[in-house]
Amino acid sequence: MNSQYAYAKEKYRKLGVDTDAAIEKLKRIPVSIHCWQGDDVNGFDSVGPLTGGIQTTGNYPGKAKTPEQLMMDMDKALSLIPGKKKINVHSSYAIFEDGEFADRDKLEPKHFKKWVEFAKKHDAGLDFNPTFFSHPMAKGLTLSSPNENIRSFWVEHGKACVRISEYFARETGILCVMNIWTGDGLKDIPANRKAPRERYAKSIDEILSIEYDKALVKPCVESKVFGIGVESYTVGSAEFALSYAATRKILPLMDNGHYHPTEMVSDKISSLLCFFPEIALHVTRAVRWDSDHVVLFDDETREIAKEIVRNDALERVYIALDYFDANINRISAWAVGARNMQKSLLYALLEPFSEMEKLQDAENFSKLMVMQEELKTYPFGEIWAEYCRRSGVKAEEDWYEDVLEYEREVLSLRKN
Ligand code: RNT
Ligand code: ZN
Repeated sequence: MNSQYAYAKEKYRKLGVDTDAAIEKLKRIPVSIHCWQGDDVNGFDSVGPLTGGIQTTGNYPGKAKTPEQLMMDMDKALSLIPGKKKINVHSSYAIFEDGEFADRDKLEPKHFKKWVEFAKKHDAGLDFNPTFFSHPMAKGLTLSSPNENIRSFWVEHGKACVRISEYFARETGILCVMNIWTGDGLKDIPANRKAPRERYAKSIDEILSIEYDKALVKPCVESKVFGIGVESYTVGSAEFALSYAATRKILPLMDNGHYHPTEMVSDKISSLLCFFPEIALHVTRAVRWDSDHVVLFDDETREIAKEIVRNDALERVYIALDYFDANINRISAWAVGARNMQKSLLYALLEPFSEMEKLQDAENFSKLMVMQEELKTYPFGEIWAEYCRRSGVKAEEDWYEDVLEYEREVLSLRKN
């Protein structure tokens, strides 16, 4: 055994923590890796700008422009990330062959065959997202639109996506989380806040009215506080999403970039777990008004991981990443964020939770604080290094050499 790992293992053992068991457990926790980090959320079905209240900034060279490039880049990123993965695909990443094209309302499983092949190659499941943005029919409201043509177009899109999600699950043998998010909202003060919300609820009801296997497809609805250009009103607010999910028995999805700066998703998880059998997360990093910075090994990411682990909810919480940074090497961004999610889960698995829980119940808050603080300088890095070794990926910053080599040999040759 590596001597540094042996030393660290012993330190944790004295706290009653089994590091080998933590490593084994971590290997089985799926984290869904979003395809949209690789091309700034462009997708393959349109050439227009990104809309829907989300934006990417930066123009780092080498962005993927074709399915082949995106998958190749994702291959590279996945090789740098330890642990079990799922691949998270947006419907705008449909792959059309031989000059064929299908609009969003007409998408079929065959347009995602290559993603199934990609997922199988990585021995991974697939998650899916209808894309209610970046489209000529998404200039204003979509599922909440008062224009029946527009609303029904998007309902048809949603239904197509349920069918594709089911196809993903059947093909991979792994259930598919299908997340509904729209950027629907208004820049300025609405006259009627209720009607769009009623239409949004009706539209999701219609989408989910088609027959699908509920064990294979897990629909979620993601809330948001506001978007760029839609600052005054968001149809799918937190209360809307929670109430919808609760009454329709689907999953609420919390994106930790979608709340007020002092609201913490880590604190919300346990509340939802009291009432929902399953929930879903988009792990991201909020910075002031922006929600999509690369995930760091920071307090909130660790706290989110702790809440999942402590509550024994690894089977009940679907973890997905959601960020997009066009300002740094995109593969590096993918790897940093996904490794940090893994690190946070490992950190959480190394917590002597039952001891700390006892301190809380005994109102021994002094010792609880001492424990919480002393744990922060335990030799966590050695356990992480061992986990990476056992997973066949580089533990320390030298993985970045691989990214640089790929940048030299592949990305820098792409024309922007
Ligand atoms: C946007 C939402 C949404 C998107 C992705 C691309 O604010 O977080 O999840 O980021 O669907
Ligand atoms: Zn999100």
